[in-house]
Amino acid sequence: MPTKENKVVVNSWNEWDPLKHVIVGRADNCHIPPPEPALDGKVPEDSDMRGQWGKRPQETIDKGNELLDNFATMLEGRGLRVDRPIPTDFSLPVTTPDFSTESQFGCMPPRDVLLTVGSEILEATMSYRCRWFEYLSYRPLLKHYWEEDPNFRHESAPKPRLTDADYHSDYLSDKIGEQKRLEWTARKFFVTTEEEPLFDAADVLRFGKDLVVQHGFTTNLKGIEWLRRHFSDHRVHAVNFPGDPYPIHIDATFTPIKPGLILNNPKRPLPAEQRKLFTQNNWEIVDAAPPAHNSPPALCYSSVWLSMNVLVLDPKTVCVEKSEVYQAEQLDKLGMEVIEVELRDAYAFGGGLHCCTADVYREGKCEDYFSKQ
Ligand code: DAV
Repeated sequence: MPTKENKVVVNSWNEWDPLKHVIVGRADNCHIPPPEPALDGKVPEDSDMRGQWGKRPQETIDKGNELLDNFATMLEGRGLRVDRPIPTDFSLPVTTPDFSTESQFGCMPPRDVLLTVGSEILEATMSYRCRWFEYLSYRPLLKHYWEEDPNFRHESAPKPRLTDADYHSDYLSDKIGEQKRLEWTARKFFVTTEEEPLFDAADVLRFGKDLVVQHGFTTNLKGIEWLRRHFSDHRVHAVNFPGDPYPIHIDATFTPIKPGLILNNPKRPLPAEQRKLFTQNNWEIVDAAPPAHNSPPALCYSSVWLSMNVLVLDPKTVCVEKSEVYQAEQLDKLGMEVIEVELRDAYAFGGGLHCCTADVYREGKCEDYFSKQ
């Protein structure tokens, strides 16, 4: 019997071991934030969100919450412990000595903010001003884990200044065009500069001893170096995906399913040099199936590739969004049991099934999957 002294609440080393305890986000009071440099760099040039900000329509919030609640109930029905964030007031401005922005965002995607590595949960620096205080919605949960689990390490990365020096002004235009964006991202010229360490937790994939981190709009090289120094028992690898004109977060681009198998977005292939780590250790990188939709839902930041944003429950079981029939079919053929989860009407609040969750406990230990480096 676990006693208070030895109770383990927080433990998760990878993206696929059996999931037992998870945080599922909420759509409450979600806002479209006002323009700011990093956000302007990311909102697609043809997006319906350009030029508008403020609280999202309540009926869309209610619908999003209904789907998130159903997802949480389904997971509980499978025996998982599910916790939910406590939303703060996202209509409030974020003001620091260095910057001010008139509203915040929300707490639907805990994956962006919280990085669980073993017995640690690390709050990311974040790179948008509107997301500077987002960790507060998770603090009541983390406080509770800290009291329950004597080995839980609650960490917070240095809060960034987020002055204008953090952003390349070239990205401020909404008329850059896809061609130029692709040229820029191919030569790793992203919206964020190297002024100070920046990372979002959703740029990190956990493979036991190895952490794979996307260098892009939301994570810079100093952010990756900070992670390397912080997780000194791990090997930290920087990757980038030149086919993505808006590279934020790795989880609609590169999706590990189980040991030895990764889906890669065919429009954003991992460069040959960076594939070696995986292929020389006998991991297969498979092109993901195409998305079922031609465009994202209304007022959504993310691309149609949220089709790949799946949540693995264990190495044989995966949650896939209900309308993503091609992705479901592919995973079924790859031998996975597929659980359909309706979530598309919640995408606009911050992403798909992987985004809207954060691991607290998966069974298993830290293993070395890439002994040949
Ligand atoms: O393809 O728009 C979305 C990632 C959300 N966490 C994309 C990336």
